[in-house]
Amino acid sequence: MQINIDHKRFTAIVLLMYLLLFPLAETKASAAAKASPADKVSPAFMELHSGWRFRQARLTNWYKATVPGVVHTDLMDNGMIEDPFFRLNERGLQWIDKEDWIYETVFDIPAEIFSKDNIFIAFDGLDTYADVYLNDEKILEADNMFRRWSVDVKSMVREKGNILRVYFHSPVKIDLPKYDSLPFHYNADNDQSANGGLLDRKISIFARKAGYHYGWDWGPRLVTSGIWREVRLEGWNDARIGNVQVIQDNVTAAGANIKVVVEVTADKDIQGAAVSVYDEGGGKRLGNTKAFLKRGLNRVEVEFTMKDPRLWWTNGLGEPYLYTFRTEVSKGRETFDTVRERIGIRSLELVREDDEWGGSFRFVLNGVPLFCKGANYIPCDSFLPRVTKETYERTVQDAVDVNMNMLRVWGGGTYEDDYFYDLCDEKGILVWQDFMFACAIYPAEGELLENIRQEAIDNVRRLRNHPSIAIWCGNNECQDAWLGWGWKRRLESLNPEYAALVWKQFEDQYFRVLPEVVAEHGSGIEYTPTSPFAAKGEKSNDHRGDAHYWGVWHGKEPISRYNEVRSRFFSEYGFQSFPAFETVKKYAPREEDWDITSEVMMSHQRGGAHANGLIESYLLSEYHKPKDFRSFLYMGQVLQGDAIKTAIEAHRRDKGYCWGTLFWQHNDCWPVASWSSRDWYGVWKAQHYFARPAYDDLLVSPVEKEGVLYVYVVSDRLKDTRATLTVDVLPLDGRPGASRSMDVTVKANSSEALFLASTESLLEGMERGDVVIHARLAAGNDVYENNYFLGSQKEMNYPPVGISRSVKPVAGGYEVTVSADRFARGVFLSIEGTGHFFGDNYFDLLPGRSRTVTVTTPADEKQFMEQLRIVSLVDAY
Ligand code: BMA
Repeated sequence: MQINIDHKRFTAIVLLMYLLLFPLAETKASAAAKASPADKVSPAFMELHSGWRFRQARLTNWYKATVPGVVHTDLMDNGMIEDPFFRLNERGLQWIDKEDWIYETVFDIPAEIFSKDNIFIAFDGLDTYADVYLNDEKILEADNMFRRWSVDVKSMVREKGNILRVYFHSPVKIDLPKYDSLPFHYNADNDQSANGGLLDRKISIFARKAGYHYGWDWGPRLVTSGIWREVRLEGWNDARIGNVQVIQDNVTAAGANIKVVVEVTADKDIQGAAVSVYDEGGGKRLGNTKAFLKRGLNRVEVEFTMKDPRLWWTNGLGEPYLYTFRTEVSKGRETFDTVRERIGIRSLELVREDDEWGGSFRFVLNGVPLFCKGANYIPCDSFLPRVTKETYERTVQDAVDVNMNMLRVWGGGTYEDDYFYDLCDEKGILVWQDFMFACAIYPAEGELLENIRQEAIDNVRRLRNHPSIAIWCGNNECQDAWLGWGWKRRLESLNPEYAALVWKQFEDQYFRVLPEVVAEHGSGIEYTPTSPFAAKGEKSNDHRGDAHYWGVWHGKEPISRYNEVRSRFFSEYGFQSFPAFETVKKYAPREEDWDITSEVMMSHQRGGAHANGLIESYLLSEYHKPKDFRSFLYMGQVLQGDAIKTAIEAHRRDKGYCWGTLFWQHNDCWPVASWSSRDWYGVWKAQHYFARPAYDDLLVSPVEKEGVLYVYVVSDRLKDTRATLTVDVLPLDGRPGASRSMDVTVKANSSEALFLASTESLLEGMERGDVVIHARLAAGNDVYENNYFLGSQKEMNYPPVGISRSVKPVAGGYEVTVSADRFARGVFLSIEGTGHFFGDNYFDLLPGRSRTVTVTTPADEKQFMEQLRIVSLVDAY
């Protein structure tokens, strides 16, 4: 009794102090879904995002916090730390992950929710080791940032002044003892433990937390804690829909068999209920099942056939049509719950069959073999909760705008926000979804393995209705790493039993638990154990399954090797560059920083001196020595763009053998030198501009092999195309060249050399270094062009060239028209800052031809004219 009174009094004092410091949490309640006015909709939600404060657990001062958020951004917002992305600031922030943090809010519950028979608190994401207390009672111990948690709190809540507190344990403090207790250590090559003051103790493998938080070869080490996704109060009566699963079968243009499995939780037995599914756009009921709901969890199936469904297609092939399915649980005129989901009707198959070459890896969409074109995707920020909708929109749109149809959500990041998949659904981008394991081996047994199973179930169930989800993949590179990077050998030599144990854990994780989850919950989505993968216990190869080709770049092979190396599906390959000078100036603003070996530039180059050395040596052997820092950045981008263009074209020319190409990587999580195509500010690098024609639905692609010039035409169109193919040999100095034209029929979904001639006959005595091969395919109003060089860039005799310009103001910016009387390679337009978009850039300008570039920018005309800088490759050395 005594204790109780004290406790109450204490709580009252805390509350009073709290209210003085922080305003009461806003009560933002909403009905679950809008139904017709006659309906009584039971569930009501309230976001618990207001009134939060936080403190370092061993100190006493409280500060204002943002939820969803993480501790680093809260410290920043309170002016307690500097921007971690600026210069060397990251180094001084390594203490943060060694501390425990407490987050707390106080909230009232509106009558609408308080009156419900069932009240839950739901956390969509807690990063990572978090003890949750409600009104001083522990309600949850969370240990996986990728899982969702829901706790019944009906008996604990009061109408006013509930205190919700989350205690985040330092992931370092939790996981170091695990490391220290093991007789051997697991590999996790990218974990920058030494930067974090942990010497070589790589502990990231113990935490179910985004791998890249611990550093990567393109990312800083910023190990976050926080309530990183939505937290809600949910109240309901009678019955509630927990999940809707839409399973499609026999999908063709003529019809589709649909089974909707609805999970309904009831708090009592309910006779005479009905579960109905409506096509909201078409305004009709698709199916309906009468059900007797028992108290507890019920699974109700609603089956129906859709006649002549509008199919979902990928970007480039057709409309990614989405239906809105509304699922309702009701009894008579009373609706207990309603859920809306957008559904794409499509069949997607992954054909992995033995063939004359080995084993295929080919997606077939709605009966059509699909050549996958895209990139690997990493998280958009080191601090996930601050990724805005706008950033997601731009990131996915930038894939669409360069004709991609697939992104691979890579395993060292996170299962993305729902909004990301919504956008991919809308825009026809397929998602190759890794489970969150990358370049490491995990102690997957006991509690951790069970934790992994639950994480997989949560995410497979969350994402399975998205038409964009194409495949679940066990991990990134873990099997190749185990077999080929010396990891297995190292453990075997230490003690063969350790190696056997690790392989057992590996098998349990990727060959038993994860495929079981996908088979049980995945609605028929394919699973592959790892990427790259040919067979269990074997290294990946070029004739079966998918491959990661890093011979160019990590293996230092010449860029031309891209033309020779084959794979059934390239799920990775890449080439580094620095961001453009205007981006570099944001994180390295001082002149002393402007050297690729400066302390600041090295800190924003996580491939280290090795990566810088690679860029330098490729430039020296295939390009030129750039004359200064700024030219180095620019020339390095042209180099990267050329390399990836070469690879994409080679992979597409090999269509039939190869059925996919995903370069590494689409984006950055901070400003850095990396393999990315677009920098952290969303500025397109040369590579992204080069990817646009290389990924177009028709590709005209010249290539020389043994003295013969072939011009391939690759088509992703589903119908034959009649076109005119022109092959010009143009002298760089602007003199007229020779031109050959022919009418061609480009076969649907094919790759074929439609022109060939000996290079000598085409040159007619001219030097290789003096000409450019310009190929052009005109198909109706669509024109596809490409330039090809008969030597390395170093061997090309680019003449000095003056580029003339005219600028016209247009809505949102300017149109810049450029022209030259000689050939200009890689014409690069820039103005100061990063908030602009150049519709085209780094392009080749043919003699006597002009090009108009639309620039979207807030710059006024005077600024624009003063700042506009136009260079081409010949200016850089
Ligand atoms: C690939 C990826 C990443 C890495 C990249 C560049 O293999 O899977 O782990 O960042 O290479 O080295």
